[in-house]
Amino acid sequence: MNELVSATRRLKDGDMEQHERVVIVANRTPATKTAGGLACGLLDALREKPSLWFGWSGELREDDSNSVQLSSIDSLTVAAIPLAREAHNRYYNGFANGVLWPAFHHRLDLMRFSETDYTGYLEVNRHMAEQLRPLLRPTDLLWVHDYHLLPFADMCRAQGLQQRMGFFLHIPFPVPSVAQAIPRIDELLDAMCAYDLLGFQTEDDRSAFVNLCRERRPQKPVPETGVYPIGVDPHTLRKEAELAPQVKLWPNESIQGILSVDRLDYTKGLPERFKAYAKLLEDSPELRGNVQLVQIAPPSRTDVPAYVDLRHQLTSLTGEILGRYAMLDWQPLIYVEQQYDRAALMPLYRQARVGLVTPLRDGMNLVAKEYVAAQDPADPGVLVLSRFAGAASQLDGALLVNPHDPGEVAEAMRVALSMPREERVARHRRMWAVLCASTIEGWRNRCLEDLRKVKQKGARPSVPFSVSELMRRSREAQDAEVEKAHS
Ligand code: ADQ
Repeated sequence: MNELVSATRRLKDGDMEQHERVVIVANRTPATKTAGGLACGLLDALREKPSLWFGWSGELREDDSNSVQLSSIDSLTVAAIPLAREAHNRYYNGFANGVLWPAFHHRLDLMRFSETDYTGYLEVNRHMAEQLRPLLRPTDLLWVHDYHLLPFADMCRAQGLQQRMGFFLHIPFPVPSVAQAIPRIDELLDAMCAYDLLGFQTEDDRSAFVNLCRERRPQKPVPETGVYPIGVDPHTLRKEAELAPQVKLWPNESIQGILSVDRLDYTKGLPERFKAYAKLLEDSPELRGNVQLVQIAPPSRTDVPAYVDLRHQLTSLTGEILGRYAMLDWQPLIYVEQQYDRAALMPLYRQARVGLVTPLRDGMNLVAKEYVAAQDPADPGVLVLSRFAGAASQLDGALLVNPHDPGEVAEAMRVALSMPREERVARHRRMWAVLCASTIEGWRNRCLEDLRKVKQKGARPSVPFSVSELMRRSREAQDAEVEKAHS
């Protein structure tokens, strides 16, 4: 008996068959070790209830046959599949992170489209749907995550799967004028509409999607949508933050600490942030020797050229700031590429007088919420937050800034560094209340409750576009290119 069949039997055993089970589908399974909001956020929400999490194991093979590996984390069963190297490269680096990620963050200048990557993206979605199918029960509730899997429900429907399927987009949705520049957006939009419910982080994202549907497919119904800002578990985070730190970041009490924590990504606004910090030091000489920025930013997606360029840009800016302002007994900036787990980060957040979170565009930004949760309510730090992070629509006690304006960000840092305790406490109290009213548990419950309520679409007899046809077209295009090169 092969591994897949026995795995399926085990999953179907016992009276669990009768009960609804939540099935998470995401690009990564939680065992994959990378800094990322999706894995961290969902794992917290799911480990306590029987659920299945299906996704890529992180393993690349020469082919993708014979594959599901099962493991468990508390009550969560993890079903992980390897992917073929070539297909993964097209799907992940090529279309998901070479087209959708930049375009959804309004960086059309960084978008690199190729027909082969698009076909690879569809093919991996189809393959994942095929691998998941034997693991499913009829009463399962599928909850699919993020831009890697826009056509996943459509691929499932094409295989006859009838379960309820909800989707949550962790990143922003582009405004229609930008979205229309994405090649094949109409096909993708049609495919997204195979979900029973589509969830977004903010009302801006939801209405951008609905407006695009109305513009591009005026004759067809707009699917059910909802706004579900992702949250954190503030009480657990606060407890983690109260533990003794691994490192005392600013042992010299005369130095006020500013902390930034990000995945190294061009959407996070790191070069702009470093320039704003340099402006602060330039315009406020009295702060030199008394302030220090610590930036923690482990590199991610290192196969994508834009990320390599970003890293070079940052190391160069770091060198400039150190060269210009450092003194023998004071470093203005510490830049760390090392990755830390969340429990280690929390006591670090608590030490910082300022949490500096200035993405150029961000779905939510959990670092902003973690920073607030970590603070000592009697003597909290101040959050300086980009108004283009989804979190800005909730955290009204932050100093909101335009991350593109170094003067404005520098001024907010100055205000934060000298803010009286009374005002810091009042601002923090408002944001703590928001965190408690919008937890990760509440987020999961609201998403799933709404999914249970929506009218189900069920299986469709045919797919709106044919993957095999697209693959044939792509092979023809490649052959033509080879022929041209040889002629
Ligand atoms: P990300 O772009 O990965 O997530 P973010 O929301 O900031 O960004 O989530 C990061 C998570 O990873 C946090 O829990 C944080 O602690 C951790 N993390 C970030 N940088 C880290 C570092 N340097 N070292 C260790 N851990 C780090 C995507 C979207 C976001 C959205 C989330 C969740 O881009 O907009 O908020 O999903 O929906």
